[in-house]
Amino acid sequence: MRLVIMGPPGAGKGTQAEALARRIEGAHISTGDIFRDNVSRQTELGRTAQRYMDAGEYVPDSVTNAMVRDRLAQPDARDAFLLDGYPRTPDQVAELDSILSDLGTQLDAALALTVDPEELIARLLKRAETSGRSDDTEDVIRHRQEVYAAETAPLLNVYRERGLLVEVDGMGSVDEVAARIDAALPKA
Ligand code: B4P
Repeated sequence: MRLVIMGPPGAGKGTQAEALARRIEGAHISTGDIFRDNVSRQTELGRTAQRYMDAGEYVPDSVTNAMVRDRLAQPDARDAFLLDGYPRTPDQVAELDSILSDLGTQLDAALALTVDPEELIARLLKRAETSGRSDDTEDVIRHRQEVYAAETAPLLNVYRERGLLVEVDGMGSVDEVAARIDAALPKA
């Protein structure tokens, strides 16, 4: 199974992706996690990413695309993967198409979590109490929602037109959402 998981900040992508990747026995590839790991190790990539993440902006496509191309070429992603937080821009959609074509494979589904706007903000403000994430301040959280609406939400149509979009209600408990995802995904 080769999947992407999409949805606005706070929709539960990272939360669901970790467990879902285990269920599909695939690599969990979170661009946000890879950036945060590089920030904490203060690599060159991390120093670049930090400027954008702190402001709630997307890291430039050239940086993100190269990172995902390298990651998808790793052996653990060969048979199954779950891309979490990628693609987020039209250029990333095109690059993912190109990477998968070069690898001779394709996506099975694009999973999109839908959550009410007030609930998104509430979840991220709750996380802010403990996460220490520099992008979990109220101003940056609101800006991230705007960036998502302008740049990423329109991409759902691309996958809808390809017949790959699987929309799942992300409201409710983590377990309830996980059960809905399992019921909605195409069977391997
Ligand atoms: P991400 O790490 O992807 O952060 P996110 O959008 O906030 O989602 P996340 O997965 O962390 O949160 P989730 O909704 O699971 O990106 C961070 C930044 O990295 C971006 O702003 C950007 O700068 C950069 N970046 C990443 N990918 C990029 C790309 N492709 N291109 C360019 N830049 C990129 O969970 C949020 C909270 O809700 C958690 O506290 C969780 O516990 C809680 N929660 C989840 N499910 C819940 C439920 N059912 N009920 C109650 N709470 C729930």
